[in-house]
Parts: sequence; structure tokens; C-alpha cells
Amino acid sequence: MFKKMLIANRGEIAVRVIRACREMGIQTVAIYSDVDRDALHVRFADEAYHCGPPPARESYLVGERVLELARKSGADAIHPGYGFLAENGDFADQCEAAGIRFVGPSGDVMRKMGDKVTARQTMQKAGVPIVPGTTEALSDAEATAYAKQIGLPVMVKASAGGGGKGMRLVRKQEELAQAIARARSEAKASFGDDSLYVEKFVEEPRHIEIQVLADTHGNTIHLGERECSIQRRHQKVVEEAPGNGITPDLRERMGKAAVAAAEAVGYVGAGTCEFLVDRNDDFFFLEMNTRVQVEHAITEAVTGVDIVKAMIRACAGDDLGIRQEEVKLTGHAIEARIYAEDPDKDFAPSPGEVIVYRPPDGIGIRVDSGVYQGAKVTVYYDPMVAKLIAWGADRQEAIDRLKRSLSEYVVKGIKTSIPFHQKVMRHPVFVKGRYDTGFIEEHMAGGKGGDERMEGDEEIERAAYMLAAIAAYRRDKARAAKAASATHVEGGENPWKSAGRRSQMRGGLR
Ligand code: MV4
Repeated sequence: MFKKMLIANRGEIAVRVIRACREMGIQTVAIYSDVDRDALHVRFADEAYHCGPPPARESYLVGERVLELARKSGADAIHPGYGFLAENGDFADQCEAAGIRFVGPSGDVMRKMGDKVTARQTMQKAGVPIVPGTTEALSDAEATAYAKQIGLPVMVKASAGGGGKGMRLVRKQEELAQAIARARSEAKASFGDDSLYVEKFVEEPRHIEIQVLADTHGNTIHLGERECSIQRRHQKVVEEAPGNGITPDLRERMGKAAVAAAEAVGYVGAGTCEFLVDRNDDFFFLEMNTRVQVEHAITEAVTGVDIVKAMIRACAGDDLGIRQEEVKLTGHAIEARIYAEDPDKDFAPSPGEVIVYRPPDGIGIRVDSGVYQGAKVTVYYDPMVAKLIAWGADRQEAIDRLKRSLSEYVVKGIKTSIPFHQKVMRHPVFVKGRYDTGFIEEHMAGGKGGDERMEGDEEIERAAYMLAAIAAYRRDKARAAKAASATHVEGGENPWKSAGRRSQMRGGLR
């Protein structure tokens, strides 16, 4: 097993990985940019190193710098989390060349999945159903001819794209030429690669993804599905597991397809196969994400498997220690992503100091947070500040617990998506579980965040929690002021900060 892990990330996922390492007896190394000196992940790690100025491209994205810090600290592994360097095959190669294990699949696997045309070819060969369309990069003339052949509507997609970037829906013949031209120039500008392919458009699809785990001993398993159709501008907002109306038979067929996909490329670690599921429950491979995902926690809730530990074990060459027949789904889990955004202002970023922070807890609740009271949220990184995960014996209980915990959640100083989630949880279409990828656009005021008012009781309940949290905040402030005036602080070292930093923070915040 590894001795020391460098976590090449920040925020809630860095904290999540540090927690897994601590449970496994692995030393942890955090990295931080100028604006992250006092960030939560820095406080959790055993050691921390500065990695550059605030912009990610000058800090968290600089592979050479990250590797240098891994060497300097004596780390024998790097966990990339999600985003940043997580799906950079060349970085994974550089780690391996330096004798430092990258916690993820090989660079070759990442490149194969990163290029969507290659991924489609690979999946077709492996017998995994793909969306009907081309498996070669096309010229403008070929793309035009192919679209006519399979019939509109089609989607023109960038081979180097993914996650909604560089794609165009074409419903009318007269829009085709311009869509191809625009997709190509956008792909060139964004990815430096203008290869395009064409797919038949799947109407009103659901986004269902399968979590897979693979070790180097020939064990590749799946942990069932996550329903991720509730998205806004290709950003996931709410996820649930298991999926609504996914029968054991469909789960098994999709699971087998995902395992075949992973096996076809020699996958190691944790990965996710994204599928579109149409109205007839036919499913089609879209892409494979070669990293741990934000929403992994809902799968952990219904399977009891610690996905982050499992991927670390697999990448260290250990046996997964779990077999497919041992994977059982219990109950239901729903995740609400808490973003530092103002839902009343078209989800505009809402940076600032988190002046009051009181996350919910209690039965069935998990909060994976990247902030704390007094932390500053900047505009430099992803606006997601926390994930709220509710587990229940069934879907209704999970919804009830999520609603209950949303009303307990107090965040002051920045605007968050909490009120938006409360509206989603009350929406009859969500409650029935009969939604697809059009949900927010169709049911939340055209993606503007919904316009209905909160029910009276819920508003009163929230106000009560808020008053309690603010009273506690005032008390803390008064105590801190008293203590500060009673202590002689020399050399600028703040005793509150240093006390909080290492010994007390080890192993958690409480
Ligand atoms: C599609 C599609 C319909 N037909 N491809 C969007 C993100 C990227 N991963 C693929 N996406 C889509 N590809 C075909 N052939 C519809 C979408 C899509 C979507 C997919 C998943 C979740 C939300 C979505 C929202 C709009 C469109």
C-alpha cells in the first residue's frame, strides 16, 4: 500500500480523499494556491505545499509543479480527484515515469476514452450499444451525407469534446451546414482538434450512469446506476440512486455493458459509464469518465462500498476485495449539489466569505463540504461548495430527509442553490420520479430557478435554524474577542488558527 499520497485537488473532493487516506494509514500532502492557504483541505492534510497563483492553469493544472511537489514531499502516489488533472493521460504517464503512482487508469486508457470517436469504435467492438451514428471522424461533406442518410434530428459532436462541450443539435436540413461549421470551429478553438462525428438524436433521454470498479487481478464489477438527468447547462444539480423505474433486468444489462466497456480497455480503478436511456428503455453508451465523480457518494450510500478507498486499493495493486455477487443495493439516496450561486439571478456566481455556516446532520444525512464558517469562496474554481446526501429506506424517505436537511442548512454571506433544491424536492414531476434531461428547462421556469414561493412552515423552520446559527456565531465572536485581548499575540501568529490547524483537526472537525 502507499505510504504518502499527494492530493492534486482542493475543496470537498480533496477532503474526501484525505479522509480515505487517513482511514487507510496513508500520510497526506495537500497543495494550495495563493487563495487557498486557509482552505479546508489544507487543514485536513498532514502537510501542505504552495502550488502557485489563484488561476488553476497557473497552479492546480500545472502537472510539472504538482509532480515536483510530490517528489519533494516523498509522496509515492497522486490522487487527482475530479477536474483539474484527473483525465489528463499525459500527466498520468509523467507520474508513472517519475515512479509515482497515479490513482486512476493508465494514460492510454484515458486517451482512448477521451477521444469520443475512438471510444465509440472500442465500445462497438466490445459489444456495448452505442448511439446510432458514425465511428469515424468526418469531413463536412461526409457529415452532411451521413445526417441525410440516418435522418434528422442528429447531433454533431466534437470527438475531443464530452460533457456537452462542442455539440450541436440539428432538427432542420437548412441548419445542418452551419451546425457542422460552428461545431468544427468551436472544437478547434476549445480542444485544438476539430474532428467531428454524427449521432442520431435521442429524444427525451435520461442520463443514467453505471459505477464500475476494476483491479489488476481481473476483478471488474459494477455498483449499479445513478440517475443524473437533473442538469442545468450540462451541470448536474441533483442525482439519485437507484434510478427511477430501472428494473433489475435493465440494471443487470447496463451493468454488464459497463463492465465489458471497462474490460475492453484494461481499466483499473473507479470509472463511470454514461448512458442515454430512451423512452423504450433502450440504452446507449455516451462516454466513460475515467475518474471518481462528484456523485459517487450516493452509490456509497446504497451499496456500503467506499469507492475512494476501493480505487486507491486497486491502483496500489491490491485485490478489490469485493465480488459482484456481494454487491447489494439497499434503500435510496439523493444528492443535492450546493453551489455558491444565486438562483434568483440566473445562477450568477456568489463569491464571498461564508459568515455563518451550519450544515445539517442527523439520521440519514451526509454532508461533504469544502468550506467552513469563515472560509472565503472565490471565483477562481468550481462554485460547488458542498454536497448534501440523504439516504432513506425508500425514495420517499430520502426525499423527506433531503427536504428536512435543506431546511436545517444555514449558509450566510454567500447565496447558494439551497432554495432551488427545495423547489425541486417539492415539484410533483420530481416527486413522481418521472423526469428526463429536460426537467429544469421545462419545469423550473425555463431554467431560471422557479418562481413559486416557499411553503409557510418550511420558511418558519428555516428562519428558526438561521436565528440559532447566527446567535451561535455572535457568541463565538464575542468569546474570540475576549480570548484575543487576554492573550499576547507575538509575531502575527493567531492562536485560534494554529490551535485549529493540526492536532485538533486531525481526523475531522469535531
Ligand atoms: C445526446 C443527446 C441526445 N442524443 N446525444 C449532453 C452532454 C453529453 N454528455 C451528451 N449530451 C447529450 N447527448 C444524442 N445522440 C442529449 C444530450 C443531452 C444531455 C445528456 C445527458 C444529460 C443532460 C443532457 C441535456 C441535454 C442534452
